[in-house]
Amino acid sequence: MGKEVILITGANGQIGSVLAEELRQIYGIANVICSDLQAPRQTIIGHFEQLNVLDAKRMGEIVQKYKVSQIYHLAALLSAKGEENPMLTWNVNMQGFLNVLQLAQNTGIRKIFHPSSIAVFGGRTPKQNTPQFPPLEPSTMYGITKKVGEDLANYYFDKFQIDVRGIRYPGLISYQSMPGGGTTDYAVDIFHKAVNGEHFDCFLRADSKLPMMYMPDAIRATLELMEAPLDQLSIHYAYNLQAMSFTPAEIAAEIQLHIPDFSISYTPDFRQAIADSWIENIDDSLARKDWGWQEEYDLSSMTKDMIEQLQKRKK
Ligand code: NAD
Ligand code: AKB
Repeated sequence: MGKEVILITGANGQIGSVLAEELRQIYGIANVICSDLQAPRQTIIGHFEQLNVLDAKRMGEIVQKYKVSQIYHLAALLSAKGEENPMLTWNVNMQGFLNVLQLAQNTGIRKIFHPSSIAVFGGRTPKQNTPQFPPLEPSTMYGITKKVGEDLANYYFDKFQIDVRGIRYPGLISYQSMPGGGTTDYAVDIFHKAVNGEHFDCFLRADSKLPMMYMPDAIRATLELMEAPLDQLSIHYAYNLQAMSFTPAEIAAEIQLHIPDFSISYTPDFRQAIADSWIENIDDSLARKDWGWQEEYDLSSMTKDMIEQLQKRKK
């Protein structure tokens, strides 16, 4: 492997804060450049640059300064926050990604990671065992930007040979940082409430089933996809991935096996309609065949680890 220098946009977020650590292990601290709109709250190891992804000029200066060869483009507004400001969501998610793609076309950037989401599904998408290429009729501005993002990734790949890779992540669950405004955030919040001995009022119905994944699996999948030989990838830009699917009632019952006093109530809000438009589980056979994707965590092992990790952090 030649020398790689990685730029992460949106690095302070739920994924970036974990991914940066993994990338530093692989490429070395000096070769991972974290960036975000705001300075990080905690001191981080290594380089950090304040960067609004809408500022193409500054993005170009950072790429030049560090001789960046790969970008993990994570800066985005997610589904729930996105519905509060759809125009800003369109701008940040679309123009931000276009700025990355244009920069790649004009510089030595060799590879880009751009996550998609289960938010691309909706309307006539089948909700069970959702195929890789179903009708995509997203119900949110966030989902629309992810769907167009997939098309842009494919276009730049075909037209300009830019190696853009992506995964349709399900809802991600992690203990390192709080999620940033999605519909699946309840599945992280619930653990914090349970471990702190508090009651949890869920913003989704008890029976609202969604696909989810534990962060270690999501990070491993991301790195495995980025490292896979290009000629093995049949789609590269938007792989379906499945790990586990559960409802709020099912995760609450699993938590109660460890914390019997934990209590939950349900007060669905506007996020219920978003969840209702999404799917329940996904056919990810292409990822399994192309690059050997295999999840390690299910609901039971993820719940056990989340509780242990959060309890450790409380001490
Ligand atoms: P997050 O909301 O936790 O983090 C996003 C980061 O982007 C934040 O730190 C925010 O400050 C930054 N940001 C926002 N606007 C910016 C701008 N204009 N310029 C620079 N930075 C800006 O999100 P995340 O969960 O870490 O998600 C990262 C990516 O993964 C997103 O593209 C998201 O759509 C995708 N994804 C996440 C999930 C999930 O469950 N976490 C699921 C599917 C897809
Ligand atoms: C959200 O809920 O918006 C995200 C996602 C599934 O893309 N977690």
